Amino acid sequence: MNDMTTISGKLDATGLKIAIVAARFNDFIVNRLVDGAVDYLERHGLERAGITLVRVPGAFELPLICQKLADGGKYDGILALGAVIRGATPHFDYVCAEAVKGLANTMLKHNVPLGFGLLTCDTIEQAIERAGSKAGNKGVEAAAAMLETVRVLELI
Ligand code: INI
Repeated sequence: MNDMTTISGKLDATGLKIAIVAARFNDFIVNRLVDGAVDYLERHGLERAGITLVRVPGAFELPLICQKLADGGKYDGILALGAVIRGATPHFDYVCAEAVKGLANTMLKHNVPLGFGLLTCDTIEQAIERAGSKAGNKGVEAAAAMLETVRVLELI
């Protein structure tokens, strides 16, 4: 292990420019993800002025807006936050599939770390559990993953 080079990102958000793109759909859940992410980033050194919050209608619109933000080259990292909750029709599957595919493509196409904070839940209870209660806050986890990736990207 002595000769091994290890690269790992510091969880220091000082001086970064971060865009948070948040869906309005299921906003009572998504707002908790936003609050958790902002709180995490601030506690890791980011000033509020370094954060731009963009609202979009739903999860389906997340990829386009994230892509446009990535294209502009102004942000060190982008955080996509939303909550898709299964209903009685296959709508859920289509929205989730396109959102996930679009976000992953955006990250790879633009080399911009993109935190994936999109809940895909079968029930409202599962979403509540993941938005700041029993199962933590996935907005916080996505912010942490994005921050680490931003810093790793700078080092390689
Ligand atoms: N958008 C969500 O973010 N979450 C959902 O649960 C959801 N459901 O269930 O329909 C949802 N649909 C809207 C979709 O993302 C688009 O905004 C809409 O289809 C208009 O393009």
